[in-house]
Amino acid sequence: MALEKTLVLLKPCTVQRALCGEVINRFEKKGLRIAGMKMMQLDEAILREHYAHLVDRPFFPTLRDSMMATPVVALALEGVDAIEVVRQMAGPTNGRKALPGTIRGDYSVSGQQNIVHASDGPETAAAELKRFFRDEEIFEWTSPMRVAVYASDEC
Ligand code: IDP
Ligand code: MG
Repeated sequence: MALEKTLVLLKPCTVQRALCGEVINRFEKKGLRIAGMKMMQLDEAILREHYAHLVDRPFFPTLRDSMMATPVVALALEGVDAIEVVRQMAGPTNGRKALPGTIRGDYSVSGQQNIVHASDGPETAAAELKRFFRDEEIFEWTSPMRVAVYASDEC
């Protein structure tokens, strides 16, 4: 158990479908703290870095273009084991395979237009938070809900 921060991007498909509020609401309702949030237009350079593991795949140009179609909303979310919690909430990559109850399962029928990006581990979370947020854009405010969200020995 560790208090972690993780990066979420609400992808252009989510902005275009006016689902940002609904998806952010799920994270808030879960009990995650919003430590950072902003809208930003991504470019080729940041996407080649962010999706470095995919640049040689045939679908990369389509993925890149879809991620530049509109601004994205970047979120830094904090909670106990937040990286895994958020990945579980997102569900598997392909929206057609993701179970109902997950974000992708509820809002996506696509392998690419799958609503959110979520960091997949501690190292990627740290690198991705640095990629999308300056230090001063991450806020350490204290949530008064913390005493109700967690047991005293959890957080
Ligand atoms: P993840 O988003 O679940 O971590 P990754 O494998 O890291 O999945 O892929 C990053 C993004 O690339 C996916 O969210 C999806 O938008 C896109 N993507 C992954 N695999 C495919 C594919 O086979 N076809 C089209 N797009 C894909
Ligand atoms: Mg990934």
